[in-house]
Amino acid sequence: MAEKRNIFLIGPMGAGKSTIGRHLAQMLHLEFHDSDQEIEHRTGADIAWVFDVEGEEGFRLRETKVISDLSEKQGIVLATGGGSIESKDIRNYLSARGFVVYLETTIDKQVARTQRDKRRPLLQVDDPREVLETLAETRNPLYEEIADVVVKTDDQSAKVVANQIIEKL
Ligand code: SKM
Repeated sequence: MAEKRNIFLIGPMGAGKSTIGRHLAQMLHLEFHDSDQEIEHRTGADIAWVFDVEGEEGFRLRETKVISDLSEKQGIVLATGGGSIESKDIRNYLSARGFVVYLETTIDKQVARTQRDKRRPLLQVDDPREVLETLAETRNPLYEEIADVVVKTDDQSAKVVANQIIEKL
C-alpha cells in the first residue's frame, strides 16, 4: 500500500460501504468521504431530488465530477456510490489512484439493509429485489474487474470487516 495511499470502497447498495468506511478511516487515521454525501453537499439537495429534477444522467455527471475530485486527494477512505463503477472514467480514476476494495454481499442482505432508504431512488419500486438482481448482473463483473481485494460483508460487523481490510492492505 506504500504507493497507493487511498482506499476506495466499491460494491452494491447495502454492502455497508459507508459504515465500514467510517470505521476504517478512524482506525487508520485517514479522512473519510462518501460520494453520495458529497453530491448532496455540493447540490444542497438530496439524491432523490437530483434524480427527480436532473434524471439519472444528471446524477451520473455529478457523481463523475465528485469522484474525480475526491480521488485526487491523498490519504482518504472513499465510499463510492453503488452504480459509479458503470462509468469507465470512474473505474480508471479508482484503479489509478488507490487501493480498491470490493465489498461483496448477498441480495438478501442488500434488500434488508436498503429498505425505505431515500438515497436510493432506483429502489423506490414494488420489487427492489428484482432491481438489485438485474443491477448485479451488469455490475458485479465491473466491481471484480477493478478490485484489488474482495471482502464479504454478510455476517460480520463493520468493525470486523474493517480489520479484515487492514490485514489485506
Ligand atoms: O449513488 C446512490 C444512488 O442511489 C444510485 C446507486 C446505484 O446506482 O446503485 C447507489 C447509491 O449509492
